[in-house]
Amino acid sequence: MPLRRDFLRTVGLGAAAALVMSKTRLGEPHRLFAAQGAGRHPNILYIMADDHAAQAISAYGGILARVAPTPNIDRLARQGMRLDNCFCTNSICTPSRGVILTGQYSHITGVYTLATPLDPERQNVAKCLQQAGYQTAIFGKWHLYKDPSGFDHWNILPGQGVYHDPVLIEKDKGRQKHTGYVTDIITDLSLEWLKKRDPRKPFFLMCHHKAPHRPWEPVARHAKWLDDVTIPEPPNLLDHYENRSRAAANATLKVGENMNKTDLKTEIPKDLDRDALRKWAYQLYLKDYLRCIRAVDENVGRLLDYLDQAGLAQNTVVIYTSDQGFFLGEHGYFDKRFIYEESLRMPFLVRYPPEIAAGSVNSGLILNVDFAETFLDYAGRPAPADMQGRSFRSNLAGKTPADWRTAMYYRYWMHLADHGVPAHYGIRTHKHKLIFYYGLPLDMAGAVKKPTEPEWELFDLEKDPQEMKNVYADPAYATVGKELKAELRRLKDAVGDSDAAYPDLIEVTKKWW
Ligand SMILES: [Ca+2]
Repeated sequence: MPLRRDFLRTVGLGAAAALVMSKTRLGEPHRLFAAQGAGRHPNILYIMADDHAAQAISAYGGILARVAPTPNIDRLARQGMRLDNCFCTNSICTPSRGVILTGQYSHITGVYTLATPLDPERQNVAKCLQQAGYQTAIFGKWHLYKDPSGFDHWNILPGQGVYHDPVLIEKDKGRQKHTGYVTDIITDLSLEWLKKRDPRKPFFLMCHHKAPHRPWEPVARHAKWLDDVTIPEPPNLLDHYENRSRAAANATLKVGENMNKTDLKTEIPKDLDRDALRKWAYQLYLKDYLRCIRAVDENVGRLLDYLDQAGLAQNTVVIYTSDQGFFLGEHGYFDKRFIYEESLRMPFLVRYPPEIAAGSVNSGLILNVDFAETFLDYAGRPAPADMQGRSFRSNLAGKTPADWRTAMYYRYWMHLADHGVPAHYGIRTHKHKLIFYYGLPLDMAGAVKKPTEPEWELFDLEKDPQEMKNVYADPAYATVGKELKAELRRLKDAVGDSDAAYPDLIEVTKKWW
């Protein structure tokens, strides 16, 4: 009965919460927050999963909501806001984490690929929050290679980490093996730190789960859950990639075909045709993926319960998101990397009762490069001039600025690495998406040194939200295509992604634009 329990808990916050709400509306929240011992500015609890698609959060609806609801994550949507168009600027783990921490695009952070570290000397949002008087900590998946900087305390997984009995590396203490399931452990460490923190200072806590990253290993208590359920399939699970780029057809992130025994935890039958194999593997893949998420959801509930019990729910900005989106069988894919919708979209739910209306939804274009400046806005701290995003605190309060962006810039650099997705950049507006696959590895770490023929894709997102038909060559879209190209060039220049270091690419661009 999660709904009823949640309702009672909310009501149970009682008069104190109501008082804070009403005083906030009168415009004098800070004295009350100080009285709570939380300091002048709100705490920030940032919970981020790894590869958690919005399609697998029931607050977003969709075909999985009934079979695999996420009642605790949904509490944030019910008590706060759901962002429907929150996008990453480079859909791959390490680079997205670099963007989130620095408020800068990958070509500025230097974290282009899975193999490039974040320089600890660079500015980052945790350092800025320390200067603003916050106590800062990060637990769980880091994946930026060098030790974290800007955090008073940290305890992180080495690289990807493992699901069961993981080793973590603790600041000043080094590697220690923990017994149990990684999602529970990361939450335990977060809760321990919260309980021991200095209550006179605001906190910034990043709780970074490993789950539900491949190879999708659930905790024992959920191993049998969904066994007797048939997971609904997306309508384009059996996609044949007609009317699209060679990039879409040739990518090796196909459910079944491009999975292995570790992914599916069983031998892969050899007698199934393409479609039968995809349908068979989809069931196994989704069940383990959703089991991993069930443990994440439970642990989000533990953190929210603690905030309630400690009287911190009112003065804490709580965020749940993922480092990027993920394909759950759409186009027959798993994994990410593409600028396509399921991979581009980050789930983003946020609760902060004094400013964010319960049950609200925002469909503005909000990016991972905006997170750092938004945190600093809540902390009352100006953002460093070299951050490239924009605070969306007003958007969350229901007042989207009139000049908010209407288009976003995206770039994936790891040409043909791991899953055969060619390097590309592109633009997404509310109505369209234009993609340029430029076909060059550009000496990126991990990229395959094999050029591919450049190609374009253009999608009409209003008529074709599933991106099944490339209309780039359709004369009816000639004008739109031209306008999008101009805007793409403008955005690329505006963020300083010049390609000056890549003469081959400049030649390709001259020829293909
Ligand atoms: Ca990831």
